[in-house]
Amino acid sequence: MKLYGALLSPYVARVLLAVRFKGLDIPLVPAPGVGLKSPEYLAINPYGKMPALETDGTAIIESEVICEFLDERFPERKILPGDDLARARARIISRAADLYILPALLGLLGQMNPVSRDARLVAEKMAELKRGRDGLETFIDGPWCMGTGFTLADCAMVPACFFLEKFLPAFGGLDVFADHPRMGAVWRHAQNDPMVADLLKQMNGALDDFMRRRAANG
Ligand SMILES: N[C@@H](CCC(=O)N[C@@H](CS)C(=O)NCC(=O)O)C(=O)O
Repeated sequence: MKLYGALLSPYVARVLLAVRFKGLDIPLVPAPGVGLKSPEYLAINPYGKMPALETDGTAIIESEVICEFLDERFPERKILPGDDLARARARIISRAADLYILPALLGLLGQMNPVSRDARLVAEKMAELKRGRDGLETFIDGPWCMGTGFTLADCAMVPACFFLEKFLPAFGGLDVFADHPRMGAVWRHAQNDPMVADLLKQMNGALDDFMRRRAANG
């Protein structure tokens, strides 16, 4: 098995958390070819997005599908709870992050430069993000998203919180979690977990490198 992608993607980081929680040894490798839309990579993922998991001569795409596949293939340490209602709630949190948090957040990343910023677009994305976070707040129940155990919901939430904390201050939100204390509490709890902390350290390193390269290239 190998996982195509790069650390600085919330979708890739989600799968990496599942991989690490399960104690699996699945290498993270860059997409083949030049860029995600190269013919080589499009043959693996026709949508040209990361991540993709290569296994058994086939490719599995979509981060949540990959996480669920790994949970079925390696059931020893589950990331989906045993109870059907709890499983539904874990999936709601993961899906809400996909539908109502990450698209707005990624939209804001294109507006980092205050000089060229489109104020109307930023206001729209911030409102979208607030709705997404307000909704998620009602499904979260600490210390992890679903209580005492690490689940699929945390795989989605940890990378989302990482990027929220890194990038929202640029748009004027000083205390990023002030209006969303449950999400903030999960984020604090997660950062104290050794497995999560180790991945976050690598993501921080990758982000520093990215910022340095960006500054060097003007
Ligand atoms: N729904 C997909 C989203 C994956 C995604 O959008 N990945 C981004 C990286 S953060 C990407 O590959 N973007 C490249 C592109 O859209 O061209 C998943 O959950 O895997």
